[in-house]
Amino acid sequence: MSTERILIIGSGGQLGTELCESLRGIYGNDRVIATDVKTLSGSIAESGPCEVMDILDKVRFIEILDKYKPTQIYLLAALLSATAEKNPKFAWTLNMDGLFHVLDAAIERGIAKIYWPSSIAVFGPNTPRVHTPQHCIMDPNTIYGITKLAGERYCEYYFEKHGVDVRSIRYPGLIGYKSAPGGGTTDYAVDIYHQALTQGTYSCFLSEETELPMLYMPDALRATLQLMEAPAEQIKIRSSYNVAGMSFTPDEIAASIRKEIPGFTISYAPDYRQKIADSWPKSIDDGIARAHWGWKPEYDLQGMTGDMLANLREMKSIKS
Ligand code: AKB
Repeated sequence: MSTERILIIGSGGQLGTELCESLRGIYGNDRVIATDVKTLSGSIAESGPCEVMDILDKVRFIEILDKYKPTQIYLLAALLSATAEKNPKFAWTLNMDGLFHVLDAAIERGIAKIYWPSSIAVFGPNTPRVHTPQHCIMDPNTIYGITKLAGERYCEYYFEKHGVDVRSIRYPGLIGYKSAPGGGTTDYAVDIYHQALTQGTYSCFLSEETELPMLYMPDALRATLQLMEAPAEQIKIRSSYNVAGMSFTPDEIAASIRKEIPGFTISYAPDYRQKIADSWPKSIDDGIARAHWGWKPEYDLQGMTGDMLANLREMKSIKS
């Protein structure tokens, strides 16, 4: 029986919802404590311990640490790219102070493992955009990317100076049917499936040729758990690992939907998020993650589209 106690900070978000379910499946419901700044509801609240906690409130954070004595923390609370551009000062505070609170707690309390997500947003307009390597010019020009790059540097520093076992992935856009994304530039690739099923048409906030790296949620969960379960000596990068699944444009995802829903149409109305997308890589070289801890994606675009639509149809009780 597992002796791990896992604290998830930001369990109500797109990744937090699904990671909580997976971790409870592996470690047991009572061993995974879901926390969020908002009261959690639904299956996450019914299946195991839940607490309301703002990671910026250090007193409350210490209270939760004293109560549950976690051996691992997943810190998922953050403002994503589009929301962060609208509220840059708060984005810096939440994304950085939240991380400091967790890294400091790891030292003070000897917490065995920390997971902190980074993003392809750490790259910028001077980065090579095709098969972006693990190590290259970064120069992010969004506030979200700046916080993620600063966070990566801090993670590596805390590992080198204090021995904190912190692990991280630079997520591309994440696509899943169980939970909604919140405030990202890649969110269109989730919304498009919902709109395709309910409206048969979608107005996209990125232009048709905007190619971005993406990852289907089952692959993202597998990557995260695989990284966290790998022996510490295999984790040779303590900033964050490049991880890739697939790359596509809005035009290509629309074509993949049309294979399942022939009448589906798409139109384009690029907004402020276009500039963010244009500063990011088109595709990612994840050879180092593959070599160090055996990462390999399972889904391509058409495989994901088939699975997304089948699951959304079932959830929305729509006949094919
Ligand atoms: C966003 O679009 O902000 C996120 C990300 C790529 O980190 N999905």
